[in-house]
Amino acid sequence: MKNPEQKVVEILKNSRIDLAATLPCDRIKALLPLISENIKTIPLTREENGVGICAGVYLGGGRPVMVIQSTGLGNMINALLSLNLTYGIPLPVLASWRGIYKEPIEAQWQFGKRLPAILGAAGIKFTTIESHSELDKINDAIKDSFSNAHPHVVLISPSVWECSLCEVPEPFEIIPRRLELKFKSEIKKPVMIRYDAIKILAEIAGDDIIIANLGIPSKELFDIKDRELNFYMLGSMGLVSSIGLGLALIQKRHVYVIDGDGSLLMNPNSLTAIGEYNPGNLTVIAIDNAAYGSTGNQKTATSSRIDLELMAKANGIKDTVKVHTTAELKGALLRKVGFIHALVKPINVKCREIPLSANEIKQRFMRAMGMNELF
Ligand SMILES: Cc1ncc(C[n+]2csc(CCOP(=O)(O)OP(=O)(O)O)c2C)c(N)n1
Repeated sequence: MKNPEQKVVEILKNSRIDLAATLPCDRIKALLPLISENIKTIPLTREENGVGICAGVYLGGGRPVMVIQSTGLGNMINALLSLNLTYGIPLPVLASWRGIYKEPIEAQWQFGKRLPAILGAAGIKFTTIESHSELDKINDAIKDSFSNAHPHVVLISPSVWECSLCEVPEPFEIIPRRLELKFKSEIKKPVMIRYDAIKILAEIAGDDIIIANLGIPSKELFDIKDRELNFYMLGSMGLVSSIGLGLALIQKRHVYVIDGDGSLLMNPNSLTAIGEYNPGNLTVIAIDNAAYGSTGNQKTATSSRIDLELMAKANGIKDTVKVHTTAELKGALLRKVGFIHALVKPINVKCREIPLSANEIKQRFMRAMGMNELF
């Protein structure tokens, strides 16, 4: 009999999964190294961020999976509904189901026992696996997810791994390192508005991809220049750069992301993930109006203290710049700098609603990328 971990990896490979986004659980500590030996793996720092990365991977032609602890589903619900269910984006999720079987940690009980009801109420498809002999259900769940373009969660009981003889890897050695950061920045009184900055981007984007943040940035981009290679975010605040990262990792076109200060502060994990890879075909334009512009210009922390460029550097993003004028922005975009901190005034241009459904935005984007959606 095969170890259950080997069986799972075999199923993932036979299902042509080409990327796994993972965050550990003690019960799958023998599975995770086996996955990363066999499938390109992105280690996550928060599960919600994985939803964005995997959406980008799918939009770019890949077949992602997430492998996590079931508690992580609590961090993913908004994204699964406002991104995957809204646009019709597949995502198989293998979740180590805690709180229901020989569970010693009390903090796991409440969420674990209610999880099927929570997923059911949220309209998220799920399958439960209680024993080794049911592992083939993973196959069906992956098929269902990709052929019906929705997330499908597989809750795997810890009882499944009890027969395993898989070895857990030895602890690794810490690599000694030093950090010397020389950073001087000056945030001047802004002279541009967000609309000016997006206009410059639209002028130079050519055949490249633009992913625009939810709310007014998407509407402004639509107003300036609608094109099939624009992906307009309608929800899942904080995930725009994560989607951009997923796209940059799976395909060759350059990806420009229009992010915002409020959104980056909601999900700084996106910078952590970008800093891990520094893909040369990704430019994040952090449009910093020091406000939640789309909800009425309430101040964010960048209005008085946080420097987004320093945050990007602190996360390991190598190529960063700060720009205050459209000429500086144009120069940085043409150089395809990895992270552009663009200082703008908190002023919105009044634009109409985008007259496209989420599904239309996705379908035409994928067509323009030269893909049939269902593969
Ligand atoms: C989880 C969540 N919380 C709050 C909101 C409401 N919301 C939508 S857009 C937005 C502001 C985004 O601010 P920022 O990223 O700075 O971009 P800006 O609108 O200023 O361009 C907020 C708070 C939301 N959509 N989702």
